[in-house]
Amino acid sequence: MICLFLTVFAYVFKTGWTGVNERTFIAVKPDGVQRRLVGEIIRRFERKGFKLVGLKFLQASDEQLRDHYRDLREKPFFNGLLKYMNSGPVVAMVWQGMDVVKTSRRMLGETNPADSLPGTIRGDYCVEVGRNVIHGSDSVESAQREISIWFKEHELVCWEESTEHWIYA
Ligand code: IDP
Ligand code: MG
Repeated sequence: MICLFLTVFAYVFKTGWTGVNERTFIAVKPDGVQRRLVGEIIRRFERKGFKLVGLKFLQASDEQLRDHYRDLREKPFFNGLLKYMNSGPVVAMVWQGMDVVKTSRRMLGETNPADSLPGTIRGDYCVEVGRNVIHGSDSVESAQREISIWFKEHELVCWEESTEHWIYA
């Protein structure tokens, strides 16, 4: 009921999800899937205390990828990026929690794995920028846009977490 109210509120006021209901879009890229990193990546988000609200395994379409990366269309690596992202299946996810957008970016590390500290996902599991295993939204606005590209509203699950009091004061 509370989730329904928040969805309607967010939709009507176009403020999106805020506070503990903030959401981000995370994708394990084709190299992450091939390298069997799906379980490890999900484990890190679960253990951190974030809540999984959407999950799918799919081969992304060219149209979906062009839309997802539309801000990068003028970049010299754009075509290579599309080819990379289309080279195999991806795991698309929506994670929810307080400051999840900013915190996820810190968990991912920098765009270039060489600049990513050990302990971050890119710092631990990859070497080159063109094979950096994971995507994470860079702002609340991008998260909302990206979630709407990859998920329909009814595919996002509103559920009560029994551990919530142990994660939030
Ligand atoms: P981000 O994934 O850390 O947000 P963006 O600048 O949004 O980084 O770039 C999107 C993706 O494009 C990167 O994750 C990476 O896969 C790819 N990319 C970015 N810069 C380069 C580059 O210089 N060469 C090749 N691929 C790149
Ligand atoms: Mg980005």
